[in-house]
Amino acid sequence: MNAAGGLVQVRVPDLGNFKDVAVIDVMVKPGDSIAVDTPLVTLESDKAAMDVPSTASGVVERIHTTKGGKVNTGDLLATLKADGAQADAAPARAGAAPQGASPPPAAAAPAPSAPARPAAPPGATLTPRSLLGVPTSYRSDLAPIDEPGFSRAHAGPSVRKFARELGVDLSRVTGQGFKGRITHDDVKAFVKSALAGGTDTARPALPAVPAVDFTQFGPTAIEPLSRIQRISGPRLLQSWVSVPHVTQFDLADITDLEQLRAGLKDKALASGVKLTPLAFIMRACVKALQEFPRFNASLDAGGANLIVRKYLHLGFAADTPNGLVVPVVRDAGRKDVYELARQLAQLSEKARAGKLAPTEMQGGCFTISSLGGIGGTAFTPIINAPEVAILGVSRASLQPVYRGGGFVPRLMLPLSLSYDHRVIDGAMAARFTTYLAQALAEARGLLEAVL
Ligand code: CAO
Repeated sequence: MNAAGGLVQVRVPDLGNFKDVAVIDVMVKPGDSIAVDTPLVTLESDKAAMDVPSTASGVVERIHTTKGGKVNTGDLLATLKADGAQADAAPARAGAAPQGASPPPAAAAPAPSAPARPAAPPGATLTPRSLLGVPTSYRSDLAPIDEPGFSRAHAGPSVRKFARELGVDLSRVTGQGFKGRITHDDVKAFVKSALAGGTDTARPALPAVPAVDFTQFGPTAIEPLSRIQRISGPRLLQSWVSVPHVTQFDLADITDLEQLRAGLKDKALASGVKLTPLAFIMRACVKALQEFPRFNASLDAGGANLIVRKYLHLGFAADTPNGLVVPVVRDAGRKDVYELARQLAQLSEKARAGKLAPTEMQGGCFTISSLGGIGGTAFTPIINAPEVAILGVSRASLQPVYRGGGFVPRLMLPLSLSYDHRVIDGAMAARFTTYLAQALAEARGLLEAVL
């Protein structure tokens, strides 16, 4: 029992077998007046997320955890300056202990009088089973939940709970909310699509990779994925499993291009433009996309029609300290090589500083992923669906090329074009890369003014 104005400690309720559970959100701060059941923090294990509500009302004196921290059963979460009556209204709720009292035992059960909260009642044990076994009439039509993918999905606790109730695997839901966050409406749309026999949900379930306790083999450390990785991971998986990828490889002779660029780059730099090979590759891609408009298309939702775009925005993968992002150069078809280089530098800089606006990463038609500045000879890029193709670029190297009866050293640029085989056939892909290689070989054509 707590006297009005006394201090009350609110502790982490019984988390069952879960240890070191991540605090993914802290919803209150010192000075806030809160009521019984006001959510204090959101916890997320690899199986579920839950809000931890306050077990007393009053003014928050201190928060004893931080976003990104880890907690265990009985850990101190908050100290409140109780306002008598309401604090007294929930004296026996698990998780609350008067100041100086020892933490509640791990097996503490909720008081019978405590009303059960739909998300996770204070004191209720958070077990995987309590959140998993929710049968619904159509659940058997949905693929089993990919647990690691589900836990990585960018969604709040109530959306997670909603998805669990409906048997929806969040790793397969595309979030339309702010920064790709999955909303209730996204889950509903997914279920509607499943009920309508939508192709995405009707495909057979994939066997999940078994969970392994690595500590049995040696010491380990847990490193959370970055926010960008948590958002992009499910999208990459979605593209990888739902788009039939084929990768076409080719080599472009960029000996002349590099000579040309060497002669231009100092002058360009003096006017503030860093003329890298990627700007020329972008210009060559624009020409190839104009020649082969099918590469600038997407399948419609039913998969029976192609939506061919009449605009051309080019995405490029940028490696940043927080992970991979894809800024988009708008109207790339109307920009010459210098303007493309300028945009490339500006967007890369913003990407690395984490300052890209959401609109600067939207609307891409085709993506280029250049690892040329790093190394490698070839790779198989994953299509940035719903786009239908992506160009991977590796490091150019001097190679002996047989010409006019002898070997000559030529600078060869490896190209790796992954394409959606439902939309593009192999012959067209080979024509595309041949055209691209030719455009890069005839570098002067890439310098022409764009009207
Ligand atoms: N072959 C040889 N050298 C190359 C090259 C290539 N294909 N491409 C670039 N280079 C050189 C450049 O000329 C530059 O050298 P100088 O400074 O001497 O001129 C150097 O490599 C570095 O170039 P850069 O990386 O700064 O510039 P860029 O325009 O080529 O690329 C960007 C910009 C944002 C694409 C790049 O920095 C980047 O982030 N790349 C990684 C993309 C990625 O992670 N893709 C994988 C996605 S899937 O996980």
